[in-house]
Order: sequence, then structure tokens, then C-alpha cells
Amino acid sequence: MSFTGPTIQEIPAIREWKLNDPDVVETDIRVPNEGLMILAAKASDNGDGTWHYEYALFNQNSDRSAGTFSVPVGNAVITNIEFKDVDYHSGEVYSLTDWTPVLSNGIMKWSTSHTFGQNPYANALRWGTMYNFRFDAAMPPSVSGGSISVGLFKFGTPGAISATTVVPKLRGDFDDNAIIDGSDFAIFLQAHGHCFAPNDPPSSLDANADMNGDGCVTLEDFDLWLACYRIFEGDPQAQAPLPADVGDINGNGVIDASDLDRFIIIYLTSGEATFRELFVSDFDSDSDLDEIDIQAFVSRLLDS
Ligand SMILES: [Ca+2]
Ligand SMILES: [Ca+2]
Ligand SMILES: [Ca+2]
Ligand SMILES: [Ca+2]
Repeated sequence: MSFTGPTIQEIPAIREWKLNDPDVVETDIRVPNEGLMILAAKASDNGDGTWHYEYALFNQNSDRSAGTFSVPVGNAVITNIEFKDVDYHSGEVYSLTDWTPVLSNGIMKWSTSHTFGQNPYANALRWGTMYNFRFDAAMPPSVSGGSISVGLFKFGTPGAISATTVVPKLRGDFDDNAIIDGSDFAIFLQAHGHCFAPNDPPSSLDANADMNGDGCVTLEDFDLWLACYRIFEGDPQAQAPLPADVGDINGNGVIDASDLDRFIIIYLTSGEATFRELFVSDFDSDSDLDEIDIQAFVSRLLDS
């Protein structure tokens, strides 16, 4: 720092990253009634099917400090996990122990070695300090972003603060809205039974439905998608959800008499239904077509 030049407005160095790189997402994280932290984040394509996720967290003036940093990564394959702090100068009372990374239940979480209760001198992210967190994920970034969490070191309420920033897209979340539900299942079913030419999927179908990347969307991909859904739901036994386009048997975006014709054929000769048709006809998701489904279909038809 120069003491002889003109006085300039002090800008935290972390803001320079965003100023120099428009792809950086910068988020102010306000600790209620207390201080400010600034998060800057970026995902960059490694060009080998993985993306590098880089997070810089700067504590401008929060005395409560940060003790944990958590990023949702779903079941993306995570490699090259790193943490970078500043090493305090000799004579400092604070611990130098690096934060420990743990990947569990779809959350990549770094934590300082001790809580404030265990050791007030633990290596928390204190005022005027920036720490970096990074990993590579075999998953591109979510278009809409996602919610990271900063856990606060010193006692108080709230204990953690969430902020929206760059995170990997959730595997199986085809419409990229950070939830896995019947809308994604509808997208999967539309693609089921199709094969894609390399790098040239038909525009109407989502090639991501080919979960195992073998070029065709098959039962194997369904099992992989269902596994993603179950992780998201936190229920290892969860049944596939009702597809969002239930009743649109021919999948043309409207429910009309032509769907009714097909529904009747499926009902009378269930053996010839396609994989998708079984799900979009079964309104109560009980793997059986009966009067309940007929009634539900008719009322959906009348509503549309
Ligand atoms: Ca979704
Ligand atoms: Ca496949
Ligand atoms: Ca239709
Ligand atoms: Ca049924």
C-alpha cells in the first residue's frame, strides 16, 4: 500500500476478480446486524468432460467469522479438491490447520478443525482474510445457479447463511431448476427408446437422458435416473414420480381425443404399450391401469 499517492476509495481485492473476468459471479453475503463477506465464484470447462469450480470467500468485516463452506454437488464425480488459506505470521495465536474437506450426501463441505466452543483460536476465516475452495466436477454448471452455505464460527443466530452462486448442475435434473421431479421424468420418458448420433441429438429430445453415455436411452439409463431421483428425495425406495405430462399419451404437448384413442388401446391390450406409455397412462402410479386411471384420464381430458 502506498501512502503517498492520491486517496482512492478502498475496494476489496476480491472485487478485482469480477472486474477482470465477466464470467465470475460475485455475491455479497451479509451476516445480519453484523458484517459482510464477499463470495466470488467461477466454473470453467476443462475440456475433458470435467469443469473446474473455484470459490473465493472474503470476510470483509464479520467478527463472527466463517467456520464452514458447503457446496451442493449432487452425485457428480468430484476430483482435485483443494483448500487455500493464508498462513499467519509467526507469533500469531491462531491455528494454521487447513480446513478439512468432506464429501457426503451430495454436499462438498470444508470445515475448520474446531468449533468456537472447542477452540476460539481455531483457523476460522477472520476479518480482512480470503480463503479459496476448489474442485473439479464431471458436471457442467447449473444455468440457474444453486445455494451454497457459509457456516458462522462464533455463536449466534443464524448459524449459517446461504447464497446463490455457481454450482454444478444436478445430475438427472434435465430442466436445470435444482429439483428432480416429474418434469425431469417427463423429459426422460420422451427420450426413452431413442438413440442419438454422436454430438447430434434431435433437438426435441434431451441427450442428457442417456445417463451412461452409450448413445441410446434404455432401461439402464432409467435405473441411473431413478437413483438420482432417490438421492434427491432422500428415499432409497422412492418410486418414479408421476411424469409432468401424464395423460399426453402421444407426447405432442396436448391432451385430446387422439390420446383417448391410444389410452383405450393400451388399457385393452396393455402388452403393447411402450415404456413411456405405461407411465403417462398410470395416473395413480400403481403400475396398473384400472378404473381409477380411466376416471383420472377423463377428468384431465375434460379439463384440457
Ligand atoms: Ca428439474
Ligand atoms: Ca444409455
Ligand atoms: Ca397428446
Ligand atoms: Ca394406475
